[in-house]
Amino acid sequence: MDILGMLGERVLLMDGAMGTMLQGAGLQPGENPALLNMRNPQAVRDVHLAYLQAGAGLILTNTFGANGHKLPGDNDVSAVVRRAVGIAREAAAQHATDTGEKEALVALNIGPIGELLEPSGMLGFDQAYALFQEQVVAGAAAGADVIYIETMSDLLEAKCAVLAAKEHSNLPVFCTMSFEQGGRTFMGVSIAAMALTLHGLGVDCVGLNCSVGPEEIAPMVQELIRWTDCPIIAKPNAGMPLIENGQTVFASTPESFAHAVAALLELGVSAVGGCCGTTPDYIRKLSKLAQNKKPSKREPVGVSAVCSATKVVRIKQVTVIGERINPSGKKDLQKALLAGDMDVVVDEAMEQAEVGADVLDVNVFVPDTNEALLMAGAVRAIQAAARVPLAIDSANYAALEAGLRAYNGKPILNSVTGSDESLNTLLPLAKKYGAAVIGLTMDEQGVPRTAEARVRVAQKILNAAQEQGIPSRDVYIDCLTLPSCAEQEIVSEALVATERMKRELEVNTVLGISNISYGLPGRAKLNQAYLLMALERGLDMPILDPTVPEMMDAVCCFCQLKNMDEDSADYVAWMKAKLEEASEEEVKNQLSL
Ligand code: THG
Repeated sequence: MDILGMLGERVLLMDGAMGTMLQGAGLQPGENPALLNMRNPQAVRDVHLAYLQAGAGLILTNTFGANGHKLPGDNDVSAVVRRAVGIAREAAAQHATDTGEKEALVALNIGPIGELLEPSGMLGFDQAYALFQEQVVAGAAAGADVIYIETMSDLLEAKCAVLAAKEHSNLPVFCTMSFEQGGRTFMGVSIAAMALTLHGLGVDCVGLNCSVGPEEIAPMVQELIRWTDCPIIAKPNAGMPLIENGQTVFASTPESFAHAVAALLELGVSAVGGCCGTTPDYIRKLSKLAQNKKPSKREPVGVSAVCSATKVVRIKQVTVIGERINPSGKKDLQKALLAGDMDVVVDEAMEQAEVGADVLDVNVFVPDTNEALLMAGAVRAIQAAARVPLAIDSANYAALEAGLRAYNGKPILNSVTGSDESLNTLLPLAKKYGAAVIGLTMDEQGVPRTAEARVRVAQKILNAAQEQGIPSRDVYIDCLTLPSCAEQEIVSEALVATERMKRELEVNTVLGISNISYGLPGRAKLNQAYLLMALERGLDMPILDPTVPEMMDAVCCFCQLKNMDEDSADYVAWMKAKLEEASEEEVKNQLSL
C-alpha cells in the first residue's frame, strides 16, 4: 500500500530527536549535525537503528540543516544529502532483515534555511527556492520516500519549500511548523493560516512540531483540526523546555510524554513522533500505546476562508473586497506603476484596510509594462505592510501566476470565466497554488443577458472546478454588474442570478458594485443603492471603494438591519467613530477660521 493509503489505516509512528543523540558521537558544539553523515556515518546509522528498534515506522534523515546556506562552504550539499538518505535506507533495510518486519519509511528532513526571507530578512524567494531544490533533488535521487519539511516559522518559507518539493519530485510532502504557546509562530503565523495555505498547496500531511511539549500542543492540535481535513502530524518536544543551571532540560519523562501524545491520537492525529529532548526511550513508550491504532475519525471542516500569513477571513457574513488598487481611471497610480514605484499601491492598501476592507483586489494592468513583474512586486510590497488577504486580479496568465506564487497565504484568483480556455488554463493554476477563485458568469459568447443563462455558466464553472479538485466552498460566483446607463433594462438579471446562485448552487457570491455607475453623475449614491439591492439578494462579497463613506455605511446598516450584528455593537461603534471624526473635523475647521 502506498504511504497515503497507509496514513488512513494506521497511525504513523515517527522517530525522536537526532542532534542531541549525536552529541555523544563526536559532534562538536555548534557543528552542523549533517556533517556527521560524512565523518561518522556509523553513529548516524546507530541512532536510526535505535529508533527503529523502539518502533518507529518512519525515520527522518540527518539533513535538518543540510542546506547550501547552513553547511560550511567547502561541503557538497548534494553529496551530504545523498549520503544521509543512504544511511537511513541502510538502517531501515538492516532492521527489516533483522526482524522480518516491513521496511520502515525514510523521510528527507528539510529544516528552515537559517536566514529570514524578504521582507523580514535579506533572502529572496528564488534564492531560498534554489536551496530547497538542491536538497529535494538529491534526496529524491537517493531514494527517500517522503519529503518532510519541519520547524518552519515563516509561512512563505514553508510555501517555498513545498513548491520546491512538488516541482522537483513526485514524493508525498509533509510539512510542519513550530508554534509558541499563544498559538502563533515567532513570525506571527496562525495555525488556521498554516492549515488553509499548506492544505491548499497540496501537502499530504500538515502539522505542528517543536517549541512545546505534548500537553501544551493539545489545544493547538484541536485548533488545527477545526481548519483542515488534511491528515495531521504532532511532533512535540519532550515537554516544555526549562533552563536549569544554564542547560535546557525538558519537563516530560518517557512515560508522561507517551501518555500525552497518545491522547492526541484520540483527537484524530495521523502521525506522531518526538522533537527536541526525546530519545528512543520516549518513542518506545509511545510505540506501546500507538501501535496498530487507526486514526480517530474527524468531522469534515468545510469552512470557506482565505488568508494572509497572519489574518484569516471567513466568508460568512458580508466580506468587503476593496477595489482601489486598480489603475483604470487613476493617473497617479498608472504613473507610479510605470515607474515601478509601489508606494502608491501600499498607501491604497493601508488606507482601505484602515477603513474596514476585509480583502483587497490587486490589479496592476498598465499597457506596455511587464504585468507579471509588477503583480509579484505589488503583492510583496502590500504584504510587507498590511495583513489583509488579497485577490489577484488580472486577465493575464503570467501575471496571475506571478501573483499567486509571490503570495504569502491563501489568495483569491480573480478571475476565471466559463470559456473552455479559461477553465482549462486557470483552474489548474488555482488548484496548484491553493487559491479560491472568482468565477464570472460569461463565456465565449460574452455575458448572457438573462439570469437563467448566467446560472448555467456558473454551473459549468462549478463542475469544472470540482473536476480539478477545487471544492465549491472555494468558488465564488460573480454574476457580473454591467453599467446601468448602457444596460438599464437588464440590471436586475445580475441580482436575480445572484439570488439563485445562493439558493440553488449554495455558493458565495461576488459583484463589482462600482461598475453599475460608469458614465453617470453621483456615482456614490447609485453605487450605494445598488449595493443594498444586491446585499438583500444574498451578495456575500461586494467589490467596492471602502473609502467612499456611502459604501461602508451601507454595509454596516445592512448588517444591523439583517440581525447580523449582535446587540448592534458594530453599528454603534461605527457611528460613534464617525461622529467623533466629524466633531474633530469641526473643531479643526473652527480653529483655522
Ligand atoms: N468583478 C470582478 N472583478 C472586478 C470587477 C468585477 N475587478 C475590477 C472591477 N470590476 C472592480 N474594480 C473597480 C475599480 C475601479 C472602478 C470600478 C471598479 C472605478 N474607478 C474609477 C474610474 O475608473 O473612473 C476611478 C476611481 C478613482 O479615481 O478613485 O470606477 O465586476 N470579479
